[in-house]
Amino acid sequence: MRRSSDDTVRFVSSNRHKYDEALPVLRGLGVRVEYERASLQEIQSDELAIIARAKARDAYGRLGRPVIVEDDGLFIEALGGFPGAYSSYALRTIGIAGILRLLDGSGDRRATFSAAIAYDDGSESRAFEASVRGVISEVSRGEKSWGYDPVFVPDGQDKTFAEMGPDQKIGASHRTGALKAFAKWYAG
Ligand code: ITT
Repeated sequence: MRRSSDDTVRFVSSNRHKYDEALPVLRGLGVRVEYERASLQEIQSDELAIIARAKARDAYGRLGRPVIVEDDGLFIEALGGFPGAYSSYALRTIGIAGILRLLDGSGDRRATFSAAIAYDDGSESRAFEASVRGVISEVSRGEKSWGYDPVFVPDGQDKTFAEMGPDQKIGASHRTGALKAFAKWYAG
C-alpha cells in the first residue's frame, strides 16, 4: 500500500488519450487520479521501463507530488522491433502510412504493443509493464481513434483498436495490464 498524502496520484502526459483510457481502470481499482498535461523529457533507451522511470522522475521534479507516467511502444517483428521505443517519433514523422509502406509485401505482420507505467514519489521509483500481441492490419481501419489504433489488431480479435468501442479497447489494451499491476502494488 502506497498512498500519497492527499490520496491522489497525478497522471502526467502530453497525451490526454492515455489518461482517458487509464481513468476508468484506475478508478475501478480504487486509485484516485488526476490529469496533468506536460511534455516530459525522454531519455534514449530501447527499454520502455527505463524511459518511463526517467520520465516519472522528471514529472515528480516538476510537480513535487506523487506521479505516474506511461511510455508505450509498438514493436513490429518484420522491422526488427521498430518503431518500439521510438513509436511517438515514428508517428510524427513517417506516420501510419509510412509504417504500412515499410510492411508492404511482408507476410509477417506480427507486432507487440507494450506499455510501461512508472510511479515516482521522490523516494520510490517503480515501473510496471504489460504487452499485447497482435498484427498490423493491411490498411487503416476505424474512425474515432488516436495513435496506432487504426492498424493494431490484438490476437483473438478481428477488429483494430480503432474499430472497437472504448470499453472493448480498454479491455484489450497493453495499458490496462500495466495499470493493473501498478494498482495492485499502490492500492494493495
Ligand atoms: P507522453 O507525453 O506521455 O510521452 P506520447 O504520445 O509522446 O505521450 P509515448 O512517448 O509513450 O507517448 O509514445 C507512444 C506512441 O504510441 C505515441 O505515438 C502514442 O500515440 C502511441 N500509443 C500508445 N498507446 C496507444 C494506444 O493505446 N493506441 C494507439 N496509439 C498508442
